[in-house]
Amino acid sequence: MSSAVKSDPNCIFCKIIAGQIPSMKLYDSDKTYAFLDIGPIAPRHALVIPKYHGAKLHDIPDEHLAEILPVARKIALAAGAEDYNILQNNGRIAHQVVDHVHFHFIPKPSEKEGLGVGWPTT
Ligand code: DGP
Repeated sequence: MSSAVKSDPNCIFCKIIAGQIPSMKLYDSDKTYAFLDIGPIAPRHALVIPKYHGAKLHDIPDEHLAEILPVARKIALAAGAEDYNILQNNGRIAHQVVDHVHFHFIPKPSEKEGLGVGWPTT
């Protein structure tokens, strides 16, 4: 059975999905949204999110996660990234700040572009 998208009016990413807060959109479908991170730790740092609101991975129904990795792969190909991280944080100890599930796409700059900045450790 298909579950409808759930939204939280107080959630910053739900507001981005609804167009109430502007974002640099990279992908938009009925279940998935992708956009550039406002505080990139590398050029082209993007976020891929389910439109279904939930704080942690286990809060999201499978069908609302199905497109996430294919979309991250599309973005990696479009960015021309050879080396990159896909990261998803759950909970404060794991460095989650925004309580709407999101997958970071973080390209690693080539030697030509410089070393870039690593994932925060504090
Ligand atoms: P995390 O620590 O995994 O919860 O990362 C949250 C990310 O969300 C962080 O890299 C910055 C990004 N972010 C927070 N607020 C906004 C926003 O309003 N717009 C955009 N584009 N990104 C945001």
